Amino acid sequence: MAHRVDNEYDYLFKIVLIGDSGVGKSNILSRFTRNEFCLESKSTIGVEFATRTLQVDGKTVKAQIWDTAGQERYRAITSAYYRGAVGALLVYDITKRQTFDNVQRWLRELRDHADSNIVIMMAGNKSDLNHLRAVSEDDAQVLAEKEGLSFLETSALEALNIEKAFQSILTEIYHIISKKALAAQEAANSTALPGQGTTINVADTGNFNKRNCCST
Ligand SMILES: Nc1nc2c(ncn2[C@@H]2O[C@H](COP(=O)(O)OP(=O)(O)OP(=O)(O)O)[C@@H](O)[C@H]2O)c(=O)[nH]1
Ligand SMILES: [Mg+2]
Repeated sequence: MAHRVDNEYDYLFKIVLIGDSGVGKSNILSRFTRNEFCLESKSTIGVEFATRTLQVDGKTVKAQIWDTAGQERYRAITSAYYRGAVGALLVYDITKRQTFDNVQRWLRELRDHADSNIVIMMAGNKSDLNHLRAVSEDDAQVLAEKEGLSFLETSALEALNIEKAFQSILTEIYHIISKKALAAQEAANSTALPGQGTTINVADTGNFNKRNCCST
């Protein structure tokens, strides 16, 4: 196809970035959506978002990624930020222990404001600064297993594992959604009387998600 307009996608998934101030959320976002990195970026004020469309299991998925300030006083109203989010990237800085200790706090916030089925990936960012490391990969892995999160170390500076982190969240979301669609189809088939049934096509779930998985 010669032209592909921006709204041609099968699914739209809203993903939120969370974590303490300075861990690299905005640079992870700019690396993933524009392949840009800024060494002297300023703290985010309010909410920003950027999108990128990519292939997940043969489907065209538009990821709409929301970014806000880690600092309490700059943060936008939390419930609106989390509304409709189906995935979260919870970021800490491997050189700052406090940002890792605060992961529990962010998980609590997700539990309070986000959908209980939200897919969460924990990212230990700034892996390029290994000589300044204050959080071991093992400690992070233990926490991830305890909390049932996926985990990767990333570097927005070196573009390491950024792509993989988002691909992995989006794939997990897609698998959950397609399983649900299949279950709905099976339920409909088993309750429908012969000749009166409504067929729910898995392919239709693209529209379902365009309406329900994103608040904008
Ligand atoms: N060495 C290194 N520095 C990074 C990396 N990612 C971000 N930084 C730097 O860390 C600082 C903070 O990055 P931001 O992306 O602004 O952090 P943030 O989490 O968005 O911060 P808030 O908006 O205040 O919540 C900047 O100076 C970035 O250049 C990385 O992977 N490696
Ligand atoms: Mg920021």
